[in-house]
Parts: sequence; C-alpha cells; structure tokens
Amino acid sequence: MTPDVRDGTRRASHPRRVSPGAGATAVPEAAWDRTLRLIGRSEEVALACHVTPDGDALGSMLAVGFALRSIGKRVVASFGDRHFAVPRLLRFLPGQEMLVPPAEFPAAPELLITFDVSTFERLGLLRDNTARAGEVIVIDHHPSNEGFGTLSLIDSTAAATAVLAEQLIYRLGGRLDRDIATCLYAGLVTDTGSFKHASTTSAVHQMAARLVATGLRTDEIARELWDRSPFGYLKVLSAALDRAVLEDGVVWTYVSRVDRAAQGLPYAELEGIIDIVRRTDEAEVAVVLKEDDHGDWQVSTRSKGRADVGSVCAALGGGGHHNAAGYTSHDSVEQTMAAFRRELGKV
Ligand SMILES: [Mn+2]
Repeated sequence: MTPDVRDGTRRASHPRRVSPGAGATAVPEAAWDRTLRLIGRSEEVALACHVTPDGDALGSMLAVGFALRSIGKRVVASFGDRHFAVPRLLRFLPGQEMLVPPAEFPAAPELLITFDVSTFERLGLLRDNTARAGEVIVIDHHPSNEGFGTLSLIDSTAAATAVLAEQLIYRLGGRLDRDIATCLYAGLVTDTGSFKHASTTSAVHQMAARLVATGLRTDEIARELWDRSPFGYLKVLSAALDRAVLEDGVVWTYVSRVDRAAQGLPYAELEGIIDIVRRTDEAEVAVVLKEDDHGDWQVSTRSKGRADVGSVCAALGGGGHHNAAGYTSHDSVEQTMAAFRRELGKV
C-alpha cells in the first residue's frame, strides 16, 4: 500500500467519488461528463417523471432531487397529470416537498432532467415546458425510448431508472442516506417486481444491499407498495376476476369506471390486478384494461417471455419492455382486444 492511499490523499485527489458499481451502466462516459457539466453550471434544476408515476419514476426523481439539493442546487420536481396527486402507494416516499403541480413548474427551465419517461407523450402536461427547456437530459431504461432530449442517459439493460439515478448521485459527489436509499429502493423493487423479474441480476442485489445498509425498513416499504388496499379493492378485484377470459394463450379482463365508482376506488388502486391475472398457467400473455377517469382504457400487458408485448404495445402507440408494457386505447373493450390480438399475431 502506498502512503498516499493510506493517508487518503489519493482518494481526495479524485474529482469525483468512485461509485461501488461504477462502469456498470451502458451509458458512455462522455454523456455522464456532459451531464455533470450541465448541472454544474445551473443554479436551478427542474426534474420531471412520467404521468401517473410509479415507484421507479417518482423514486428516481426524488432521490436525485435530494442529491442536487445537497450540492446547493435549487430543485423543482413534477409530473404532468391533469389531476396532480402522488399515488397513495407512494405517499411514504420522502422528499415530496420538492414537488409542485404542473402549473407551477418553470415554463422554460434552463436545465430539465426526465426520469423513466420513454416518450415525449408521457410527459403529459409538462410537454410544453420540456419543449421550451434549454437542455433536456433523459434518464431512462426503456428500450423503446424515443430520445426526445438534448442528452440521453439511457441503458436498456438497467433493471430500473433507479440504477442510473444511483450512478448519477455518486457522480455528483453525493452519498446514500436513508431518504435517498428509500426512494431508490422503491424504484428497484417496483421495476424488478420485488426481485422476481428476469432483470434481477447480481448487480441488482448488490445495489439493494447498498441501499438496505442505510437502515431501510424493507418490510414497511413492501407493505406500503404491495400489501395494503381499501376494502373496495376486494370487490373490484372480484368483479374483474369473475369476467376474466382465457382464449388462445391470452388471459384478459377489464375494470370499468362504473366498477370503481361503485366502491369509490381511485384509478391508481388498480395497479396490482395484472399481477394476479398474469399468474394463469394456461396463458402466455395477460392483459388488463383499466378505464381511467377520462374514459380512456389504460391497457397493461405482461408476457412470460415468448411474446414481445413491448413491440405489440409500441405498435399500438404505447411502449415498455419485452415482458411488461402498456398503451392507451380510446376504443371499446372489444375493439381494443381485437386490435391487440391482431398485433400480437404479428410478433
Ligand atoms: Mn422504470
């Protein structure tokens, strides 16, 4: 061991903290460097994630928000939903004081960073703000990402956007504390389906270990994310399962606005239904149509691996991953399923 390592001067001479998983992403070093330069010259950084945010979108955004604040940046964060509200499942996440409704978001941010947003459309009400931004850094892991920004940090091999968010935090000179780790962990467990999906690599578990080491209550996070619902959920789930159809390897069902209204159940509570439907042994593909508050059908799809539902949903105007994807349909349930089957037959 050389003296400069022992007394720490070598470490101190490095311009940035070396991350435990450095080099583990497919993002080119030049893109990281440019990101740090853009952040370095900005006093305020605007952050956006996709509409109806999930744990990965909101968690990644808030985690990076904490790190930016710790290096003295002003941070403003949002997502472009018409009815701006953090989904109930994610209200336990720290850092929500960084959030503002779309109407209070900077009209033309100097620097905007997006999280888990695969298409311009998924910015919702923040599309104009994004179009007018000076620089737009897109941080994402969707293979279908359109690359709508001025700089892309996209790694389709990453299990979650949270993986890239962790890298950015280290490169900013930040370190994991319990708040940051809670946000990143929410992203990691959401997108790996509680470490069940094929994306759950050893690197994922190593990241989880780093996060848990900050003192997270993983049991409490799990209960918040998956193990609680209002009683009305049972009734809506029952109606959805009762009308489930199994045909030619596809299991599908739907939940209408009427179903939800009868139980006073918000749309966001329907998230987990696909996970029950997709367990059907006889089906290779699972589909759940969920009618949102505007009368559109939000179509969630899952594959066990043979069919690429990501391509199917992309062809229908949505996007996602090989085994988990979705899109919006303005047609009836019957027309929506007919169109889905047509596309599924092509892949
Ligand atoms: Mn994600």
